[in-house]
Amino acid sequence: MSKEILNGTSVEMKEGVSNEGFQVDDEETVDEDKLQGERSSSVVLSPNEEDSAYRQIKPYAGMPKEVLLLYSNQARWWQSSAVYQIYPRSFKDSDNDGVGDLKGIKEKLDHFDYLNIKAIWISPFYKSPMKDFGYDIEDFREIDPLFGTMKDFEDLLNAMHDKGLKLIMDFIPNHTSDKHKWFLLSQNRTSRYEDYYIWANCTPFAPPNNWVSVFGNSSWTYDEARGQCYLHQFLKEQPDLNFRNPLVRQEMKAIMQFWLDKGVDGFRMDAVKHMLEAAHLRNEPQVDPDMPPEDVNSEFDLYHDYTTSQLGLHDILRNWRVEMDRYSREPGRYRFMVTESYDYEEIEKTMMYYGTETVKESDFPFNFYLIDLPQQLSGEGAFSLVNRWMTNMPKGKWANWVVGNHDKPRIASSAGRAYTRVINMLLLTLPGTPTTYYGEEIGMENVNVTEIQDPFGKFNPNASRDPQRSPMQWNAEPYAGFSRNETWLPIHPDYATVNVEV
Ligand SMILES: [Ca+2]
Ligand SMILES: [Ca+2]
Repeated sequence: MSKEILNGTSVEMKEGVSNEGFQVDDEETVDEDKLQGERSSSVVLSPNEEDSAYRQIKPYAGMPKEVLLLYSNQARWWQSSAVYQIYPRSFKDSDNDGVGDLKGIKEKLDHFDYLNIKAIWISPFYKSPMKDFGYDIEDFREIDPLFGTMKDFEDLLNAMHDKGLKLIMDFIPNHTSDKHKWFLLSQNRTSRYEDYYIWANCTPFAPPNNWVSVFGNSSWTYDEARGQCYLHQFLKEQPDLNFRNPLVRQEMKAIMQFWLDKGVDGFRMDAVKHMLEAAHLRNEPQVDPDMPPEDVNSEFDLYHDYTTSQLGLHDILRNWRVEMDRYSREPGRYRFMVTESYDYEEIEKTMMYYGTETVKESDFPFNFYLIDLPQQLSGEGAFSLVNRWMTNMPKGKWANWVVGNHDKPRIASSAGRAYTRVINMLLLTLPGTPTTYYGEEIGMENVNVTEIQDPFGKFNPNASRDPQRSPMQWNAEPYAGFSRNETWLPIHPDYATVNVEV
């Protein structure tokens, strides 16, 4: 710690967090004495002189990104721009049916010039019955008509690439919709598809074990047609794929290739820790051993020893990474992978998604720790959350920061309007890639919803995610310039003063 006098005020300076990952390799280590000597004797320095000068400073939180990039051995597009998350239902409605769509996104690409953002992640727009708003996929190779057509998608991607923008898509491997043709073929035991999902013997009244869904209640549903139960770690309309079946792994890789061939720049891998389950199907241990087993109905009632982070999971992800690397060999076309996994108390599980020094996996796993900032609103709180990531991140890896997304309350609502700017500033100045959720750049707030749309909210109204999914506020015109008609979720009443145009 050191004391510095700024404008006559005494300020305690805390030393930044350093991560050994940023230390230069031994052979590149700059001999400072030698450098000094060279300087004083006016010896002509190598072309890397500027880099070397920077290397005398150790990286610290808040260091300018362009300086920080010099510490990374591979500065790429996903390191030099923030990632902006678009929830497509709520970004811009081009045909005035009240729901956002792909053409709408294309109309608004200039917004990213203004923000100087180059990487856009768009939440799912696959063909879907929308039981979980697109996370239940009926066809992995089709666009849902609500969002447009494949042509609209290709036009959007071309327009983005013309502007130097990169498109990151959601990839949802754990499950399909129960309307997906694979599930229909599996239900009637069509030979190739029989084991595409996880089926177990049971009766309509007794599931095979005590496993519970993330959305509540048993994760097993009895299927009349097949006379067995199928597993669903999320909604019953989202049957889990059987990743122990090589045919399923082939199918998913082919889908990934389909989108990479179209020119997609990266994937956000959804809910990866749920991909595999223990084959023995034993009961999971209860958090409270005295709880009557029939009362176990929430994910927080069990330790998920057999339904998350199973052996083999990382092999699947590494295999996908190899495939994406194959596509990354095109010049200037690096394909990016980020994984989503909430492993709160087990940060070492999260860090495993970085892969090892020799075997690559995701470019980074989402860092969700700052989502807790509103509960720990203090310098110490922020410091400890930041520190947690920086001290656990493996050597040579790249950090990232998330303060909100489609599953979490907006900053202005959780932390308070007064903190919106400072939290955004923190997000944008920490070392690594920030991810920002649409509307956070103008300080949008959660909206009051009387008629719940979110399926999770229908199970537990307190957990509804509708409030943070309201339409983007573009201007002070009716429906905030998002649409010209009644919108799928109400627009926040503050839109006349909180909008992009103001
Ligand atoms: Ca629309
Ligand atoms: Ca699974």
